[in-house]
Amino acid sequence: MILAYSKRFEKEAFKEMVKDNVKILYRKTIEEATSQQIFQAVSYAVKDIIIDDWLATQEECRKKDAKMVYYMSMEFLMGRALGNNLINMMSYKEVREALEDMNIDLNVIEDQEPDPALGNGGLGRLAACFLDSLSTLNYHAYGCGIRYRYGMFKQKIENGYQVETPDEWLKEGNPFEIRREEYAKEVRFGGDIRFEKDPETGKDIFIQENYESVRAIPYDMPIVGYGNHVVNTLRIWDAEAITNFSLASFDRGDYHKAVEQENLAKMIVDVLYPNDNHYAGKELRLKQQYFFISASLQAMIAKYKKHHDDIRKLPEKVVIQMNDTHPTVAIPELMRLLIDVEGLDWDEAWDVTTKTCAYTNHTIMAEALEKWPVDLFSRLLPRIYQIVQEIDRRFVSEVRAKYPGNEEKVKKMAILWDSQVHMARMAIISGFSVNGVAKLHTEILKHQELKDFYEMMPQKFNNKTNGITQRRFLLHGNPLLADWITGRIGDGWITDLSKIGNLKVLVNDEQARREFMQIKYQNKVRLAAYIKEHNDIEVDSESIFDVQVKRLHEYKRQLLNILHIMYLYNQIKEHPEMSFYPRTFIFGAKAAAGYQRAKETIKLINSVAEVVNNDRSINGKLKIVFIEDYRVSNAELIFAAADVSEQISTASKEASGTSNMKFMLNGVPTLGTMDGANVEIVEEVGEKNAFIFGLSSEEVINYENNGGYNPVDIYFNDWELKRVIDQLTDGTYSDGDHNMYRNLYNSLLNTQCTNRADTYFILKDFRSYAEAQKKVEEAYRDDHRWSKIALMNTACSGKFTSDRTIEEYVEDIWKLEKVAVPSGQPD
Ligand code: B1N
Repeated sequence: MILAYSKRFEKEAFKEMVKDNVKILYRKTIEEATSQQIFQAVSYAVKDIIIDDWLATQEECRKKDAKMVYYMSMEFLMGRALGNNLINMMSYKEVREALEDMNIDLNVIEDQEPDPALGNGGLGRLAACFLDSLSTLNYHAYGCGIRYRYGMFKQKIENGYQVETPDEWLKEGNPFEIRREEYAKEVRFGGDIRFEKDPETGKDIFIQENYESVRAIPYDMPIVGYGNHVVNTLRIWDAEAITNFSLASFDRGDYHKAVEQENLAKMIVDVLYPNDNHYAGKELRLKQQYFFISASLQAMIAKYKKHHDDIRKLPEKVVIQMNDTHPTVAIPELMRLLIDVEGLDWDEAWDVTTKTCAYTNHTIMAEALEKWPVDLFSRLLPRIYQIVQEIDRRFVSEVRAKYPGNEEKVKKMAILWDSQVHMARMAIISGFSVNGVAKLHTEILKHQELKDFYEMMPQKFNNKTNGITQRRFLLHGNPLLADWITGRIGDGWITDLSKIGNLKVLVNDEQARREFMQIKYQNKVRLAAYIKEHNDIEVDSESIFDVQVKRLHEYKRQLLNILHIMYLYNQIKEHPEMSFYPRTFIFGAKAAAGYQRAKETIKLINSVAEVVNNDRSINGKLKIVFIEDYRVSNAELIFAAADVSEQISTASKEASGTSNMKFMLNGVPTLGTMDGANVEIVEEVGEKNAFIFGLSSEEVINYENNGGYNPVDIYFNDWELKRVIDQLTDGTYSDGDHNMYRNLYNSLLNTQCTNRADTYFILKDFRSYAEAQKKVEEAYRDDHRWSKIALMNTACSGKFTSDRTIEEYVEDIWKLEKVAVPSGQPD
């Protein structure tokens, strides 16, 4: 195959470039340079090649005047760029060889790059997968976000406890970004609003006074499409103080103000809030939201106006997708810019806004719903608040007209209610599309959480089942399997994952299955080495690798998993003769810093690990590994090496999940509840290739609507389970301390500590989970059967590519056209 980029990755020229960069940047020879310096030098060489395509893409898009999507997100969990860029430029192998010539190992160089972790979990990683797919599918797109100085914290485990340390990802400099000073924008906070009549037009003019302001400066990062020369932009905003005051003003007491502005700017982009599925209501968070939205929209309008003169036609060229409610202040901000700056009247501005903005809902967890106190919101964003009031006033009168006398409707639907600004309501009312992220989730939105809105505006609601990019999570993360698949069915799957279905014919081919499992084994050896290095634990690569990696949250039920392990351990101890297939339980999870129960669960996992891993009497049948600092880079190793994918959330709570898809792609069957996208995974792979257990979402919702259930009944009727739960407080896993896990114990049984005991139905689902785990073991013992299950999971994963998701967004919501970028760069 002739690689599209091979001409430009002429090996000798590339090597020269790397050597030159080392010299220019560090005054060193390649032999003297550190790995970090070589990483920088290689990255600059790669960026140099990307730049031409980046320019060409912008030029083509301008010529074609293609409609574009602005994907607005507080989070982009990008993961490392170097390897991914090389993969998408189809030059990974060439660069690896070029470096080998100089005695440099590309893996070591890749490991020098800090993970850009500007996101918490699934929501941020989804945004990153979407950008990869948008470029690969030839669409014109911008990702807009914040250049947090500190991303997701680094997790250390000390004495079994999580300890957070700052993520200084920018310390060594980010070779892939470009600072775009010339596109800086001013963003204003607070102050007072006064209005005057324009003497000419008679229109009201709104004037903001006594405000604080900061300068937003964009940094652009290239998003390289796979083999198509398309390079889109992730634009993340930094903040600086506006220092246009004269020196003399120090004397007039403005010094203080100057320092305040400096501090405000520093604070705004300082750190990513480390909350997943949780709203904390912090003023600084609202500042962050408005900061990047105002800057992005100002830039968007300026870009549009460069080549178009009628702002009323904006929706023909631009669509804004809001990644959850976090960026929904875009709605009143767009109204403000259109009315106050562009001079449209309300109806014109409303027409543009409602045709431009679309909203994705990612959760039904009540504690994640954004509701800003009106006093905070109006103080920080006085003009924006006026606009929200007007949107609300008009909407409420519509509701009253449609449902006369039904004030319940107003209570449930008004944006301003109970002295709070309900952001999701504003997004639904003002956008033209509302989508959930998996079929089940969208149905729950329509018929439960958002049913009043669905009833009033059904045409807005649609589903877009999430997806993941196979370029990172198979081609880069699992090179052995990627090569094997390409050898068997060609490389079409890289850009058209439905082709992976062609593997299905191999399910009855014994040789093929053996090779498939052999690759799995090699990946397990690779992960075992990582575990040895990082945890100093020896794990048996022949054991079942049973993996749960995701944020730590009660609804995701890591507690169910560890309680079941405690139960297995009791069984093995009690019946040493019992046949038991060796298992390695692997966890990876960060807990929000203030989330006590989540942190206690981490400690529990590590304490159980300590006891079990050091118990010689069980002959290594059980091992428990907690992988520190779970993040995109080690995730790639983990998915490739897993045998069992734990997707055990309380049904109805996990909107979609995306690690379930990454496991599936890598040939790992789901052990899970009928929740989120698990439902669709089972639909694709068939029930016999998955292990399903637990209450259905209807059952859960039913219990919830009727006051829950009583876990105490189960506790007293299942002595093995009772024993496990009692072990939380009898000192077994806490050196005799009876209170270390008291909170967890109480959360399961004590109604006084939570409004409902066992909110997440752990006791209720325990037996059914244990049964499913038995079936996993049974299936694993049968090589034949297991290899079919594993291969079928990869073969049936075609639906779960983010390429499919993006095509659906384009078709139903965004209406974009494809842009081709010529590959013929001048030599
Ligand atoms: O979004 C993912 C889904 O696959 C997951 O099921 C879902 O839990 C996740 C507030 C969130 N929903 N909500 C958040 C993140 C940060 C924050 O501050 C909420 N994350 C999800 C992708 O659709």
